[in-house]
Amino acid sequence: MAVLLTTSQTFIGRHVPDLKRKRHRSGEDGLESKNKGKFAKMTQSTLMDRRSLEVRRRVFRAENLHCDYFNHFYSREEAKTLMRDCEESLEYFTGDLAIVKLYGKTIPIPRKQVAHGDEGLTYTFSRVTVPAKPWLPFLETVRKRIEDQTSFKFNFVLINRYKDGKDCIGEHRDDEKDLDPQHPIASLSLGQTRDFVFRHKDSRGKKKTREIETVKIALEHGSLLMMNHPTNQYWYHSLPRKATQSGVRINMTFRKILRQAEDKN
Ligand SMILES: O=C(O)CCC(=O)C(=O)O
Repeated sequence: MAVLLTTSQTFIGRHVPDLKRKRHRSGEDGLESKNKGKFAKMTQSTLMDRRSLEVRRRVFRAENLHCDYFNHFYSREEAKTLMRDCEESLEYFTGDLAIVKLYGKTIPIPRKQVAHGDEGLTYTFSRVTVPAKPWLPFLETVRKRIEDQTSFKFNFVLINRYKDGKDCIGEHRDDEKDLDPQHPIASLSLGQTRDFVFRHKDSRGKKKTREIETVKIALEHGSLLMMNHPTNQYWYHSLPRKATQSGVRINMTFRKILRQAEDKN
């Protein structure tokens, strides 16, 4: 296991500085923003007193891996409300939309899954095409918050529900032709903390050509992980089984789906 953590910054207030505009040469972000002037004089203890409002960014870097992690993107209470909204309102796919096709076999997915998004969008992965159900108001609110704070736009969300640690998702890349490859994927986690593991494509299985350490991130309740380009081209990711964990976890990945066939060429 290895995590390359190049910076850890604390931001005050609900506003997470714009990820696109605030990035600068050193690769560190944020305190160059206007928040710097406003809060530079605060002492560390003042910052800690405001714990409920703090948003911390951790930057994960490895070869062609570029992720930003915000552990309190939503406060505990907000995330709890959001989790309740999910449990009360989401209707997960069943039947042919709750499978993957692998090596000619049809396998039920070890979790529940549903997608919402702009009208007419579909997303094909693991040889299954899932249609976007219409946005629900609470999902639009989440989308707006992520868009406002990252300055990226998203038109689709794939939601996975893991009933406990026995549910999981296997190693894969989100590199399908339906996705805009330059666009980040924003991954919001609710409920049980679970480990998310990145493995470089050259470092997998029998065809391994290089030894590259995996990158593991514990995704906490209310956190947001931004998977930025070109991470998904080079790194597979998974949420391994962890039988000892008993809590429900819900994950939303906000994506940008290409609408026109010609956009995908
Ligand atoms: O549940 C997660 O954190 C990961 C979900 C995932 O890998 C995906 O939606 O592609």
